[in-house]
Amino acid sequence: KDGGSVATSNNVYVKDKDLAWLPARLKSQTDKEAVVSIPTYDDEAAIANDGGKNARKWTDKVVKLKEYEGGTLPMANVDKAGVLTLKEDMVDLPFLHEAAILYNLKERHRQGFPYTRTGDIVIAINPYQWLTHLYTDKMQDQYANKMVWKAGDSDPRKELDPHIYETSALSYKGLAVDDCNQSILVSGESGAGKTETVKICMNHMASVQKGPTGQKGGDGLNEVVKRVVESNPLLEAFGNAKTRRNDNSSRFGKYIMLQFDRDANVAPGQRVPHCKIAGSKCEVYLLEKSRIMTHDESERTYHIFYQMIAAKEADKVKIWKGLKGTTNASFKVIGHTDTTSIEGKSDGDHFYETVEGLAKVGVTGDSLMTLWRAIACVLQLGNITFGPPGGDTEKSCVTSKSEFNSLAELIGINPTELEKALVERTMNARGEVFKVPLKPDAAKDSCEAFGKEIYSKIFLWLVREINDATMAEKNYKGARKSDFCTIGLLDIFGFESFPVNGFEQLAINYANEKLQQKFTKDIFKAVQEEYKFEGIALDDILYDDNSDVLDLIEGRAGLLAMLNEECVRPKGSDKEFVYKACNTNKTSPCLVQDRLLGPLDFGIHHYAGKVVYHANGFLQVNQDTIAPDLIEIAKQSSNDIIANHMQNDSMTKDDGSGESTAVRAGPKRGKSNMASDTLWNKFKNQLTSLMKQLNETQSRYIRCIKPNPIKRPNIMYHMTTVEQLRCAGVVAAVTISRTAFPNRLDHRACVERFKVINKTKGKKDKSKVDYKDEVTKLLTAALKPLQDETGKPAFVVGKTRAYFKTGALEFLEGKRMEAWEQWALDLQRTSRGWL
Ligand code: AOV
Ligand code: MG
Repeated sequence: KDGGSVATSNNVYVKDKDLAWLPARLKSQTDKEAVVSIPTYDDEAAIANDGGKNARKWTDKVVKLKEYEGGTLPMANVDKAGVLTLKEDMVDLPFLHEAAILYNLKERHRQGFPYTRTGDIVIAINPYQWLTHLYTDKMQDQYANKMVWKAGDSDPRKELDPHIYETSALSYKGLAVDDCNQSILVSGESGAGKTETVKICMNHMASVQKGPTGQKGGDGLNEVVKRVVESNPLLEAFGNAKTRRNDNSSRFGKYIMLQFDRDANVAPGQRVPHCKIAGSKCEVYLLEKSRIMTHDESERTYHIFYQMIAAKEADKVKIWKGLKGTTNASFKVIGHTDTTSIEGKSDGDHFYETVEGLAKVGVTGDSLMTLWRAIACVLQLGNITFGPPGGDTEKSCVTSKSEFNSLAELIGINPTELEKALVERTMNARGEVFKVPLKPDAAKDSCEAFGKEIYSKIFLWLVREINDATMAEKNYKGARKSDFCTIGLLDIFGFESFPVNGFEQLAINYANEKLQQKFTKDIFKAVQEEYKFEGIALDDILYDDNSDVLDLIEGRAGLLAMLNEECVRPKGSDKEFVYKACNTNKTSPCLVQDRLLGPLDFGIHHYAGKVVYHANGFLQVNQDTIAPDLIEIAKQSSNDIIANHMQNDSMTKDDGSGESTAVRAGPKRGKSNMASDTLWNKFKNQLTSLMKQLNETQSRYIRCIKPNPIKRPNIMYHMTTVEQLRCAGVVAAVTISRTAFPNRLDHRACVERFKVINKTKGKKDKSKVDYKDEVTKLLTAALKPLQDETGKPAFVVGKTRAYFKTGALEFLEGKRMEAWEQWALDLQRTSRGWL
């Protein structure tokens, strides 16, 4: 109408190649381009939507509108003075898009609020400093008490700042009041704070052991609850390590199910439920094996190795059967390290805490010594060297005799037999059994593989011990698993994409695709429910579904199937696997088609981005097996863990109830089903079982974000944060909820904001205003120009909110600005007249 120029509020965001989004002021705009003024800041850390206060200068810039979805610049949520309006729940942001999310999170983070909501999802920005006031007993109680409300009460979230206690409290409520099993799914990249978040939630739920009057029960935390809480640091000692990205990085995934007892005397829906922690059960996924024997210079292997070496000499001598003076440098797998403390506590102090933690789950005395010696064997295995006997390079023998003798002594196996098992392979061909010697390099490899296998089985052994001590059905005589209701906490590796990606990344990203699929479904369901509540009819919503990617990975002729097949083929190779996998799936839209990829490379378009995998070693890792010679020799060990638990993949001590969902020891390798217990199959089965369990619960989501890679408080890097928001599906979640109506405002806010453009305004008694009615009148008049051909309005008014079609809210903002300008002009005129 007016030649393409659109009137609009002038606070917008423009894309920036270094800073993702920059706040800008719109000066003029046509169909094709816009002129904006952008601030220049001194450093990245200073960038905030401060209206340009800290900017050095403002410069004009022309931006092409075709680069923007919908051809308009995303608008900033600012007040009259141009100051950012922050929202605790991002759903309440009138303009909701990536830039608005980024700046809302950033400003809250800077002001000391690490937690923000997007509907039911809690976004947790790692504060990298302990904000102790957020985790006091009082805070715990506040969330626990308020979140238990009855149908008809108003949503208490309106009165409380977003917090992960809200998630734990709501889960508890869902369990205790609504009688529905719960799960909390925590995700985020390495160092984002998943593990800490899970611990904070768990401690919160452990604190909800209250009497009817709302006071803490006199009994305090009982023994079982203490064990449950203590199991975290224990698992961390054995499964966490220092990496470049996180000093206390979990190198395994875990799902902890907290078990609660139901109190038969309390009617469902009663306000104060008697639902107490009765135990817990954990399952672990994919402990990183490669780290056991080698690690990068700036990283470390598992904490427990350092802890053991940092123990008092008298304790160490007992473990090493009299061997004195062991230090980090004595063991190749440890080597030199600059780090001797984690999270401000020395390895030595950690050791004695681990001992205490082990005692709580019943690992003491002989059992404890067996555990330490098994770990010492792993260290010792890393020290064994091999050479060619008498110059015969086709064969090998141990060349580190004294190290080897210590090993034989520790592991309790006849040295001659042990050496044979390490330097020879038993082969079976055409019914004939014979021995083949290994070259020194191969012998060294087999020795390391033996060490890795022992350590990963020690880890599973520990998980079984912990479960045996914490599982409710073990602690309550005659009880069965089904007598308890559960809240599951998932702390699993986030999406990974490195310069070089291997088998582990593929497995991790596969798990993330599975979880993403569930996340999208859940969000979609929530949107449908919201619209239903508001009484708004909803047209079909289109959303990105990732079943194509899952098909490519786990489908019948997918990558996994191909890999398993290649593992059974007598002359199978990594290269052949890549060729076949890509060829069979060449029509998949998710397979990266790039001629520049090498013969060992293949790429997948994941929901979170493209990842290229390098398949070198895939077959071997997938087979996940050590030579039968080593399995046999292990049985001769005097160490119980090594002799009796090397083929036990179970997560619970078998109680014969058949209730365990854990993967049991694989079937014995027959000729025909060799691929049945590949690492892929084990992982896939675990994942399938996990998803099944999760689908039987009501799930809540916490998305952890790492604000900067330098682990410092108060700083948020834009690019990496935006990247994570995308990977976590936060932006996608928003998109789903906004496809039909991208913007929304609650009735009252809408009336207050736009009454200035409604000329017929009169003074009204605020307490009597029917805001729904007001809003309907106001919008019907103001948005008339935006009706479509059929006369359908560009908004709908729901029970509590008004929903706007694309462009409608922007249009209103423009009108509002015009009205203000007019008002200012009028004011000028009248004041001039008055003068
Ligand atoms: P992650 O579990 O997500 O990484 P962590 O939970 O280990 O990350 O957190 C990494 C570090 O961030 C912790 O060691 C703390 O120093 C700090 N941190 C996390 N959450 C908080 C918090 N709420 N308050 C203060 N500091 C915190 V990995 O396991 O690497 O993916 O594999
Ligand atoms: Mg972790």
